[in-house]
Amino acid sequence: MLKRAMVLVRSFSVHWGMRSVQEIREFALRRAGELGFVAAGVAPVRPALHTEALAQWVAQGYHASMQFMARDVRRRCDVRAAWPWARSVLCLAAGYAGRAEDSDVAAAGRAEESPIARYARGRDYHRVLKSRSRKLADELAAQVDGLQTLCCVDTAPLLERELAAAAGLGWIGKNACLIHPQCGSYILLAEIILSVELPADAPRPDGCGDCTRCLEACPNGALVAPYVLDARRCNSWATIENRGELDGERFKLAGQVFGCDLCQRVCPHNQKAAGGMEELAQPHGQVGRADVAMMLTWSAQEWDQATRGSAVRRAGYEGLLRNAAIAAGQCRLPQAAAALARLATHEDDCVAAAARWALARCLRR
Ligand code: B12
Ligand code: SF4
Ligand code: SF4
Repeated sequence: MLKRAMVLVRSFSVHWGMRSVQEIREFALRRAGELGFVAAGVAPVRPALHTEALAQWVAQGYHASMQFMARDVRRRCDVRAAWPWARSVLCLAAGYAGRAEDSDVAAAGRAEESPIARYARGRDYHRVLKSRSRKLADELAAQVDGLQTLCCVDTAPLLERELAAAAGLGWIGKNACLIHPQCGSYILLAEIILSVELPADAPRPDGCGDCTRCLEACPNGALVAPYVLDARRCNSWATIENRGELDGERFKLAGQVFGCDLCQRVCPHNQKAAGGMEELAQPHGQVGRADVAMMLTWSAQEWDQATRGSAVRRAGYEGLLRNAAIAAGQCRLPQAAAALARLATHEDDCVAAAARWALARCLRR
């Protein structure tokens, strides 16, 4: 009798509705590829390996102004703390590298490279990845009786890189980014939390070896140790999340006005990266094609029009003007002088201060 009961329990735990967990897994991975994700894998639900690293990161103040990172640290490190029904996580990665020739332009640091970080040149990835992962979650729910799912992109309290590494999508590089062995780190992450325990993937081995190029390439020393980023020194934080003044002496933007790709550009695993999900890899709207001098001339309405459907909106109108002014000053762009002179009396103090600083540099011989 006991033996029979055990057999029943075992077969219940591997079959959901009419499908075995192996079949569900295969279906999910196949459909993820068909929906345009470059990599997919399953992570087990367990407390994070880097819980202590995150607690230390917050204790050091490395989260800068991002209070959401300091809140509920333990919860962020345990999927089940937030979603007790979770049994496994389907991790997804979408490429965004863009045209192959862009890599060469970036490597040479030429001025025609867009000043927007690559991940934000296409359509807003939150929307693109959410809609594709929802489609996949709906298809799974239609196949599996009683399945609960939750789609997450960026904003949920999860350690997305650690989950992706646990799901075998790649390894965490010394620049803190998740690196796929073929696609490099120009990939964005999404997850579908599942109430079914699917067989998990094996993690991949480290691919950094004794390379330290990213640590040396950061112009502000924000990578304070391998795998550890101090956001207070990072251009990405300064141009996207920072709502105060932007100090042009402290943050070396290298011509970028939204986000920063410097520690990824130098990575040997990104040198051949190209293509990706169409909507992410193609420039979206005017902001994906504009240069610094043009951005400085935008009115609030023009900014609104140029950034519709783009992740660049996160910086806000004044934030983008402030960043563009600092970038123009650091690059000493003579063609930006007239716009900077107008912005020097802008009603927003941060924009005005940035424009005055930049104008002085542009006019200095
Ligand atoms: C806060 C945040 C930021 C902050 C802080 C970045 C940071 N490194 O923490 C700022 C604004 C600076 C930022 C910048 C960028 N971000 Co961001 N960001 C996030 C967010 C919301 C949370 C990250 C986090 O948990 N940070 C806390 C630190 C402690 O964790 P971590 O960086 O993941 O580091 C892990 C490892 O370093 C590991 N670790 C610690 N010690 C050790 C030791 C060893 C040996 C190993 C192996 C690992 C290890 O522990 C940590 C936790 O697992 C995630 C989305 C999410 N919910 O996860 C996106 C996310 C990480 N960002 C993303 C992107 C694209 C970027 C930028 C590339 C954008 C840009 N071009 O400007 C840069 C990259 C900067 C960089 N080199 O990390 C992607 C990364 C994709 C990828 N391939 O890795 C994510 C996953 C968003 C997404 N859904 O795709 N980001
Ligand atoms: S994103 Fe830029 S500023 Fe931030 S760590 Fe990388 S190179 Fe440094
Ligand atoms: S530049 Fe080198 S050390 Fe840094 S992430 Fe790439 S391979 Fe790793």
